[in-house]
Amino acid sequence: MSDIQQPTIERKKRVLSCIQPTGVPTLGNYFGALRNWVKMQDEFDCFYAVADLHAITVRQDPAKFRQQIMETFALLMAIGLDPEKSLLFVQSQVPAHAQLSWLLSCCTQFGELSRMTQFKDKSAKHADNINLGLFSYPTLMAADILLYQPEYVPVGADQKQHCELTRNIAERFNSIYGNTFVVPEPYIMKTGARVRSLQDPTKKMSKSDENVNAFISLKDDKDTIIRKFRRAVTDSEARVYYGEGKDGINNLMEIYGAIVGKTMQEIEQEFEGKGYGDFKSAVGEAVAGELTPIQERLQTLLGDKAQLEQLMRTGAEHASYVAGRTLAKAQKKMGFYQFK
Ligand code: ATP
Ligand code: LTN
Repeated sequence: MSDIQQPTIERKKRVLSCIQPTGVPTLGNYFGALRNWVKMQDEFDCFYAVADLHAITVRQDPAKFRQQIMETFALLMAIGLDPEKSLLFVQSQVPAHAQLSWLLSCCTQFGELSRMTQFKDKSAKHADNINLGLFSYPTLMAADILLYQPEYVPVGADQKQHCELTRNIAERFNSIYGNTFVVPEPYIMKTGARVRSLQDPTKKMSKSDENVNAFISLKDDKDTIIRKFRRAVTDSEARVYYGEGKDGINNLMEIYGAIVGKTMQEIEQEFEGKGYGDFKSAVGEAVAGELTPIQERLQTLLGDKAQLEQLMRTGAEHASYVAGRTLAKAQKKMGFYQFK
């Protein structure tokens, strides 16, 4: 061994996040999660997945579902993720997720899962199919995360509770079986953390809303975007300012600010003396300007299925290697018999 001091190479901090292929992602998914994933890809060691196993907690049409998995995977690249920099994969193609989920479900309490607001919301919405997977969804999400030992999980504000539960599960496992998992933190950006429905600004914008005017899908064309913003629910005051009781306008101002990079105050100045009509058109134009290049890239990517499949395969292989090591470590700590 030479006694020359080696430079310390700092390991990049790791990040993991997922999106469900339950439909075309919305502007909420984009500002709350996807756009931040792109911003993080140079500074962090990033793992991003299409969470198809999560999507079947709500009934999916098999043919449409298969298409949506491919489209969501392509969309990750269309928004600017580079498979050379970030590891992109499909959850069900890495069997360790389902395997670790079982181990973790035996470290999760019934009471903890019963308190999850997403479970309560989704079971009210799908009262005819309150299945076991919908209930245990957070243990699968904990497995998705813990398998990759990330420090951060970039998500929208609605996922904070699930991330807290993941931390509790990891800490519990570590204290019972010895240090195994990195305890991750949610990474919630201020801008765009909770984009609201255009039709009911007290609710979050959701891709599964039955009213298509409530959300902007990343595939909406310019005319549709302009029309949906024109119809957005606001108030009767007709003066653009950020304030209490102005949920609709606040939401539009936040969306606009997230694109043009202006503060709420700067937006108020820009639209001083102008009405809601002008403001809504400006928001629509800005959003269309942001989405058009993404849509063009998506079309190009979807034109080469063989290449997409190849990228999916490579992503699954790399992710399986990393996940497999963590799974084996957890199994060993729990006392499962392993061959030498
Ligand atoms: P669904 O409507 O099918 O329940 P979803 O629209 O909530 O789905 P997911 O695939 O579950 O979307 O979420 C992907 C990411 O987008 C998550 O990090 C989530 O926090 C974020 N997200 C979803 N909706 C919003 C929103 N309205 N504002 C900000 N972030 C959001
Ligand atoms: N539960 C998330 C999607 C999701 C996820 C994850 C997010 C599944 N697994 C792991 C971050 C990390 C949702 O409903 N938005």
